[in-house]
Amino acid sequence: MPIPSRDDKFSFGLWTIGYNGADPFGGPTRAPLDVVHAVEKLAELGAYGLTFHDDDLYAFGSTDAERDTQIGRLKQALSDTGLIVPMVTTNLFSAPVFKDGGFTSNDRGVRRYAMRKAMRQLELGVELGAKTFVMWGGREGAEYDAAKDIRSALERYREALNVFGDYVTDKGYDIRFAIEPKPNEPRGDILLPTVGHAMAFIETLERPELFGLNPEVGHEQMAGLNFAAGIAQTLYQGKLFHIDLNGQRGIKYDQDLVFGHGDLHNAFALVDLLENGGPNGGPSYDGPRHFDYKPSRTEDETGVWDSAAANMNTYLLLKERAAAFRADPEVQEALSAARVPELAVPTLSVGESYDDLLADRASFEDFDTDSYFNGKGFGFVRLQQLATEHLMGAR
Ligand code: ASC
Ligand code: MN
Ligand code: MN
Ligand code: MN
Repeated sequence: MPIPSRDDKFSFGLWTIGYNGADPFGGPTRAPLDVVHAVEKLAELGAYGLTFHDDDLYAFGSTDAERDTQIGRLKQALSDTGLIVPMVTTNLFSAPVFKDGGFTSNDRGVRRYAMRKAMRQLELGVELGAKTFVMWGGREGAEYDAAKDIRSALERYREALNVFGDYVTDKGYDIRFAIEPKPNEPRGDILLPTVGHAMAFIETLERPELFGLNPEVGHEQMAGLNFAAGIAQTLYQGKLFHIDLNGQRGIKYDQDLVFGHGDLHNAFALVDLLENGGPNGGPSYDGPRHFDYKPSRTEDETGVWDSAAANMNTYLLLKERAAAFRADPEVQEALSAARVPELAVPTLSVGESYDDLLADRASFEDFDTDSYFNGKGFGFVRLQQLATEHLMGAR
């Protein structure tokens, strides 16, 4: 088994290992987890970072003194273990006041309160050295079309994000924002439901360079989308600021399983992309490998730490398998036969104009579509089977 180390940049949300098993149908099955114990265990297992929502560290409604005590305990644990806080986020979904959302609640007072709560957590994140501020707007949405003016809601979302962009710029803070899409749950429909929606929205902001994505495996898969393909587009557009790794089995409720305990083929493609940049190269990802999963409520505390280790082990095993796949001469040959590298060649030649293309008879008038392939295929299935055999450790 590969052994995780700090260089692998594995991080965990305090709410993940701290999940007590409560779901809409039943209460907790595990005792609360103390933050100091969480930091010590994560350090021992080989993680490098802890992330948290404000309400994970100190209960919603805590006094300033209670909040300070918890922040002090966290800081001490971080300095004792060397763990860092690469990212923070704010909880604008649990408290009853957020029942119609935070930044996009129909109620203006709630919107102002949500912005203040986020900015307070932003300050704490900067103080702890976090480089990313994640925004998962789980309650930003609706169940009923008549109850939410989507264009006004997007305008209010935009207003909040523009204010945050101005704030960190004026203060000179070294932190960027990452929007986390999700199609539904807890709302019937959530605003910015997919990676694509969020990337398009970011371009409407006043400082788009400060805003990127924190895509989560299961959230895109809940929408029936190919996660690795979505991540490739975020990399292509320079918008992969952070990533939430977990597992999901198809279009159903948000399972938050251990990474790889869902679509393993897609997890293999994802790790290959993050680690090797894909077959034709291009910008890769250097940020935290962050796990946002929930240890199943069937598990006890030992099961919690086993599942935390499982996320990291699976990632490292897939990294090994992806490296072996890329290094295999038969794979290289199959990639060429499938013409994968040819897609990186521009369709027009250097200096060629559209007039030149229009004058090129070989590209149209004399192009024989019937005989062009001479019945020959691409061999994509063979390539996928080679990937499968590497994934299974059979090569
Ligand atoms: C987050 C995040 C999520 C949600 C969820 C809370 O910050 O990334 O997916 O909150 O994990 O249960
Ligand atoms: Mn999830
Ligand atoms: Mn998440
Ligand atoms: Mn989640």
